Formats: sequence, structure tokens, C-alpha cells
Amino acid sequence: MKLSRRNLIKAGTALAAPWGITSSNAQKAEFTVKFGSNLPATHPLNLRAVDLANKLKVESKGRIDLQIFPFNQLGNDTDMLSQLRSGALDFMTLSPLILGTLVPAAQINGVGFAFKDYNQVWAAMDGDLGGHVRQQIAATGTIFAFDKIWDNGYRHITNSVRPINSPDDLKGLKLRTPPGPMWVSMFKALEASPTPLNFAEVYSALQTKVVEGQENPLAIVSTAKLNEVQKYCSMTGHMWDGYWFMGNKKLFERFSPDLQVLMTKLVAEFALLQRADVRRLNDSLQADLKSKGMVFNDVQTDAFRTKLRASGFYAEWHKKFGDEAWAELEKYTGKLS
Ligand code: X2X
Repeated sequence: MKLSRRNLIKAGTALAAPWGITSSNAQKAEFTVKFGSNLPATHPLNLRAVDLANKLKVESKGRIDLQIFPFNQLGNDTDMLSQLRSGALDFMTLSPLILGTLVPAAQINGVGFAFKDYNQVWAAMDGDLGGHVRQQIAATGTIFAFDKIWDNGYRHITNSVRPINSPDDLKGLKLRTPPGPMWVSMFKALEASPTPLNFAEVYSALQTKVVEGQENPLAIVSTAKLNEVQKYCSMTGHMWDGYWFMGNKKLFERFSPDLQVLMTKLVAEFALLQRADVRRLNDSLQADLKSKGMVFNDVQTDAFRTKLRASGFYAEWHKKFGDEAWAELEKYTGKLS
């Protein structure tokens, strides 16, 4: 079967079928490697990963066969991260905030309401702040991150109970967060009732009302069809989140230098295209989701920041990250607290 977007999308519904199958007359690749992600096959992250795999195959003259496994086919994020560390998985994309369970410094992009716009995001993540985080990831000795982070987007809150206009509306709301310490800390500070769950469990947890809400960018709400089990979407944009494209260090060191250079170049090249796709989607999906019955509201975020400040959220994370890293963040965002 040819590696194509159409086949990948079909694959999204099948279980654990590899999508990098080479045609029968092609010679066996020197490196047949696996990439896993938590997102549906139709999300631009996976569509661009397929494009990456195709170009990698051509430009490596068939030496690298990158097989794409979307939508938690290889396990949830927590499983995939431990597989990546042990070498059972070769490459994956992961939120820096979930990676925070292993590399605490990685969470810094998730500080509530830190980045005012995408110019600040890319300046920081492609600049010194991202560089600092990648150093900490490499310091694990087992995994590393390529140097252009892929996009997830600004996160907004959806739920099945009421529109969120002010922090009071969040009080006691049973909110799923991804399994990362900063999310729990932030939504506790806002007096919601956060429950950390892997993305693999989100749709069913919402459907069965184990939780009432969740927070994600619109491209995820749409591609994971969360609108089927959520009524309200409140445009809080409370943090920006991305995906480090990561690899197992030992595996990557087995690539010859020319293959290492090639893959590094292509991950960066497709990162830029993926960022543009995600941004276009996040900017255009409101109308589509509205037509499917979701109710949107814009949110004045000042009261949320004030509450976070008053609760000591910024002071606590400043202390955890340290003065140097915090100054690095504020170099891009301006003063936060
Ligand atoms: O788990 C989530 O909500 C997701 C898909 O946004 C992340 O990967 C952090």
C-alpha cells in the first residue's frame, strides 16, 4: 500500500496498522522506524508527518522508512513517552507540559496567559527559551527534541454545563486536563475541579460525564469530534501549547551523519508548514463548529489573570522554574507578575 494521506485517514479507524508500508518491489529500508502521536489521523500534525515520511524516504533514497501511528495506536502519551525512553518507540510528538512529568523545565510555555500572540510564541520557542528547554530534554540522556516545535495552539475551554465568562463560572467544574502538573495547578488556582487524563480517554470521559469539560485548541475539538459530547466553547486562550518532535537518542545516533542532517532539516521544514495549517484551522473552525451546534462565547481574560496572580500561581511557578528561566520567558512576553 502506498503511504498516502488517504490511507492514513482510513488507518485512523483501524488498529495498530503501520502506515509506512513499502511497495513490494522497493528494497528494504536500512532504518524502519516508528512515529507515534495522540492525535486523530486527520489533524495537520499527522498529515504533515506523512508528508515528512514521504520526503524522507525519497531524499534518503529509501534508507529511512518512517511509519506513522496516529491516535494513540501505540498507547497513550504516558505509555509512548516511556517507550520512547526505552527505545521501544523511535519518534513521537508530545506536549511540553506532559513532558513536564520527566523534564519539569519543559512546562514553561504553558504559564497561563503568557504569550500575547504567535509572534511572541515563535520568537521564544525558536529562540533562547526553546533552546533552554531542548537542552534540558537532551540532559535526560535518553531522548532529544528537534529544534522547531510543532503547533497545537491556544487552548480554549469546552464543557457541557454553561458558558465560561468569568472565573466564577469555573468554580467546581469537573474539568479534564492532560496529565501535566501545570494544568492541575492552574485550574486548582481557578477553583475548577481538574482531573488529569490522557487524551486517549477524553472522548469517552466526556461522553459518560465522568468529567464535564476539557480544554483544547479548535483543531483538536474538531478532528477528535469533541463537539459531539460538548455544548459550550469559551474562547479563553488561556495558554499556548505545542508538540516537541522527539526521538530516542540511541536510535538517532545509529543514523549516519548525512541521515541525521537530512531528518533534522525535514522536521524543521514540515514544522513550518504544520504551523501554518494549524493556525489556519484554529482561525477558521468556529463557524463550522457553530453550524454543528456548539455555542461559542468570547472571554475577557483580565479577571482570570487577576485570580491566578492573587492565588500565587505566578509566584509559585517562577520559584519552580528559577529566576534565570523566568527572565528568559519574560524577555519574550514582557513582565508577567
Ligand atoms: O491531551 C491533550 O489535550 C492534547 C491533545 O492537547 C495534548 O497533547 C496536550
